[in-house]
Amino acid sequence: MAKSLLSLDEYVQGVLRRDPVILARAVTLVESTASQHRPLAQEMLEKLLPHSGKAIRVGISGVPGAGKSTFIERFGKNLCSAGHRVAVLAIDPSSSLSGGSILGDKTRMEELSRDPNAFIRPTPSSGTLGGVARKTRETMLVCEAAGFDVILVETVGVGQSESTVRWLVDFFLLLMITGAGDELQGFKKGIIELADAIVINKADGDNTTPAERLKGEFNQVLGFFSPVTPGWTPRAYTCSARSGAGIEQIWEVITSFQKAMRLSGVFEERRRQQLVQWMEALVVEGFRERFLGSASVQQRYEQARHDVAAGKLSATAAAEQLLETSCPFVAQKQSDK
Ligand SMILES: Nc1nc2c(ncn2[C@@H]2O[C@H](COP(=O)(O)OP(=O)(O)O)[C@@H](O)[C@H]2O)c(=O)[nH]1
Ligand SMILES: [Mg+2]
Repeated sequence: MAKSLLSLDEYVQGVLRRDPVILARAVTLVESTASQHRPLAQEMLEKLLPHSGKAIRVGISGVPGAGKSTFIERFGKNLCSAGHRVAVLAIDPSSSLSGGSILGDKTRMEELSRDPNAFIRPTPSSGTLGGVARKTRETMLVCEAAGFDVILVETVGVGQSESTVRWLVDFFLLLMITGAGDELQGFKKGIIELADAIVINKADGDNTTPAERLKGEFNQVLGFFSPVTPGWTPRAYTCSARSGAGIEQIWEVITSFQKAMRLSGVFEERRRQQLVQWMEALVVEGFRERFLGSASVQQRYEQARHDVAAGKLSATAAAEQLLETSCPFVAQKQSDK
C-alpha cells in the first residue's frame, strides 16, 4: 500500500458518505495481504456490517469469450440509468498465475467504469481461491455500506471458481454461447446445477436461431435437476449483450427471484449459511497465516525442508512432526478419533 493508512473513523465515515476515493482505499485495505493491516480492516468491517446486506448479489460466470464483460457493461449501464448503483467485482483464479485479470479488459466496460453510479474492481491479485473469495466478500460488504444496491461478481468458467462464487451470491447466472460444445464450455452437469438461470448470449444475426434452439434444449433438461435454490426452477433465456435485446428480462427474472425467495425465507437462510462459510474461510486463512508467519514455525520448517531434501526424514514424517510440535491440538485431533 503506497499511501499511509487512514484512521478507522476516516474509513468508516468516508465509505458511509459514499466518497469514491475512500471507498477505493477501504477496498485496498480489505485486500491487503499485510497481516498488520488485518486488525484495522476487521474493525472497519465490524462498523460497516450493520450498513451492509441490502444489495442483491449476482454471480455471472461463463467461459472466456462468452461475453461476460460485454453483458456486464450493458446490464450495468441499464441498471445505473434506472437509478441503481452497481458494483462489479471479480474472482479470477487464473489471475494470480498470469498476473492478468478478467477485468483487465476494462475496454469492454469503458462506459460503465465512467458512470458515477458504478464501481468496478478487478480481482484481488494474489492468494488462494479461498483467500480471494474472502476478500471479494468483504469488498462486497464495503460496497453495500457505500450504498451500492446491485453487486455483480464476474468469474471465469474454469471449474472451481463457480462453486466459490455460488456461495458468495444470492443469484447465480451462467452465460453460455452456442457452438462452443459442452466440453469447451466446461459446463458439465455439476456447474449447470449451480445456476439460477442460464442465459445464451450472442442471440443475434445468424446465431439467433441456434441460440433459441439451445435455449429450448436447456429448458427441457433443467426441470430434471434438483434446484440449487429450493423452490426455484432455473430456466434458460437468450440475449444479445451487443444489441441489448433480452437484457431487461434478465433483471426481471432476478427481481422476481428475490421477491419469491424472500417470501419463502430461502433468501435469508442462504445468507445465514454464507456467514458461517465466511467464518470458516477466516479460520482456515487465519490459521494458515499465523502458522506460517510464526518465527519458530519458520525455523522448524526450514529444518524440515533441509532434512527431507537430505533424505534424513521422510516427507510424511517431517510434515507430521512439524504440525505436532508447532500446534499441539493437531496431535490431539488424532486421539480424538
Ligand atoms: N455477436 C455478438 N458478439 C458478442 C456479444 N457479446 C459479446 N460479444 C463479443 O464476444 C467477444 C468476447 O466478449 P467479452 O465480453 O470480452 O467476453 P468475456 O471473455 O466473457 O468477458 C467480444 O469480441 C465481444 O464483442 C453479443 O451479444 N453478440
Ligand atoms: Mg471479460
